[in-house]
Amino acid sequence: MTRRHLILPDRGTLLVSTDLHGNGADFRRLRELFLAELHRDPETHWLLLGDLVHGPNLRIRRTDPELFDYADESYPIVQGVAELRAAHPGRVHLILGNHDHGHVGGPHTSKFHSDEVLHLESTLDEGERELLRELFEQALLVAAAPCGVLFAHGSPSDLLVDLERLDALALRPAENGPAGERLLLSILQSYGQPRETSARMLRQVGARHGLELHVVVHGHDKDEAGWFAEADNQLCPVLFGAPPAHKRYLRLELAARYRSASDLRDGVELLRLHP
Ligand SMILES: [Mn+2]
Repeated sequence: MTRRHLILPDRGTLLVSTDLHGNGADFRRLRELFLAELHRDPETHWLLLGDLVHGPNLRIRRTDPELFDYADESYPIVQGVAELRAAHPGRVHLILGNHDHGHVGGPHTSKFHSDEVLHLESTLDEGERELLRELFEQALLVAAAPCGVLFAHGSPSDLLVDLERLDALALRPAENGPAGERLLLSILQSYGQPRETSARMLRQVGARHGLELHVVVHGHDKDEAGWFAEADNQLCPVLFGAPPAHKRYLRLELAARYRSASDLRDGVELLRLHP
């Protein structure tokens, strides 16, 4: 059994970033921010919400350069995250995204290539493939914090009740039976939920773990404004799919209490990656 959930502490600083999709410049800027925060506050955590891998193809780099013209640095990012996790144990947490999932038993994605899993793995040698799979096999599915926020790649449906149940899930969806498969795919692939669905999920998970949860922070989606909120209980800071000047990440105080998506304020908690 691998631990698939994390309850963060109630003190320290938390940086949260969403989909990188092979963007090395975004990764290096986040790493720099993380190391600076860690130097200032040794109780800093960095939570990456998945989809580290699978960059744009040549066609879309040319047709939409403002959003997508960058080299695919999927593997250097995988290597960089693995190195950082080794150098700072317990500080860098990776949540699995659906693109990452393809490398460890999930459905293969076809956003920029007909099979992005085979495409990326065909550029790697055996040792590199092993490191990539090892990183994704250890990844989390959901994290939650006493500050009131639950984190995942997608916005989980109300099938999510007990985070400890996630530890027993197999990454190969079909090995879980229909209910487990639906739960896994809801966490990895759902876009915004109706307000009441997220509210119910947050209440039931909170009750199970003794937390007061009010907001889901997720990735998996894009918006040229660099972030968007759904109802008052879901927020998606955007890196991939936003122009560089609008890309956002989150910086939270783990000792604070966030009671709604609007408590995650643009310019205060929600910050520009490349100001
Ligand atoms: Mn995704």
